[in-house]
Amino acid sequence: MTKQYDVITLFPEMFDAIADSGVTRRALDEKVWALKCWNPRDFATDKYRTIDDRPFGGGPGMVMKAEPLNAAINAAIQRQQDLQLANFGNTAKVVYLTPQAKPITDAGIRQLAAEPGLIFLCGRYEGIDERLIEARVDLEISIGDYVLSGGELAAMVLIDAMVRLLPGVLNTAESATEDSFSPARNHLLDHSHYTRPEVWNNAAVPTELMSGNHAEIAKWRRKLALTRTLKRRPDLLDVTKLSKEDLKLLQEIQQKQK
Ligand code: 9D3
Repeated sequence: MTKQYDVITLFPEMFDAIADSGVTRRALDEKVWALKCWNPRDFATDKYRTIDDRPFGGGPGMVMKAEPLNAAINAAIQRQQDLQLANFGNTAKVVYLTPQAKPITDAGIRQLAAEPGLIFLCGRYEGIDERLIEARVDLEISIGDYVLSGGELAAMVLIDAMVRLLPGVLNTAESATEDSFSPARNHLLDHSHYTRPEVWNNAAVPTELMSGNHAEIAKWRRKLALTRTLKRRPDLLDVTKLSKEDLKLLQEIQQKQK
């Protein structure tokens, strides 16, 4: 069934980036997923359609008001309920994108992607009135330890990462099971890639790749993936989970480094 993603955002146009280009656009056309943005400004009831206000206790910046966000969440939940008739009374989770959360991992993306629908709440300014978060948010997610201007890019990162995992989105050649952080690859980094010409800038393509020997090519790629992971991301290498073949390759690598 089509995954239903609702997004509460002051900047719905930003989501054209994933709706209009690439793999995510194709999957949207094929109804693998659907997107509906809700602008809290459309739910503000005062004359000036106010969505933010000054923080109690003082300080710089503005805080997003609870009520317009509350009304927008209600609209999104209503839409999800109207669409997901066979969901056994479960309602879509509300996900708040915030730097005040644990950064998401590949495993987290896979869990999220299993949900039939999600509602993403994007903050701007200094943040959202805490009472709205306490009352309505099920899950808080960060995408990493750096500062963005708002939750929109983070929501798009999550949607992009989820959609490409969904059945039929990637072809078998670019299969998600082959990805760097995929459990099926022991969370190793990717090997390097080459295409024509055979010599460019005085640099030749590694001979192993030109051999036509599929076993040799596979071994070379696996060895390179292990070498890179050891060098660049040793934190990803769980030696206790490596196969006998991988451990042998790792020994070969460490021999050479001496
Ligand atoms: C200047 C405001 N900052 C005071 C220390 C806090 C702050 C509030 C809101 C910092 C950034 C943001 C906007 N960021 C997000 O909404 C966000 C985010 C991020 O900045 N980094 C990583 N993941 C995420 S998810 C949402």
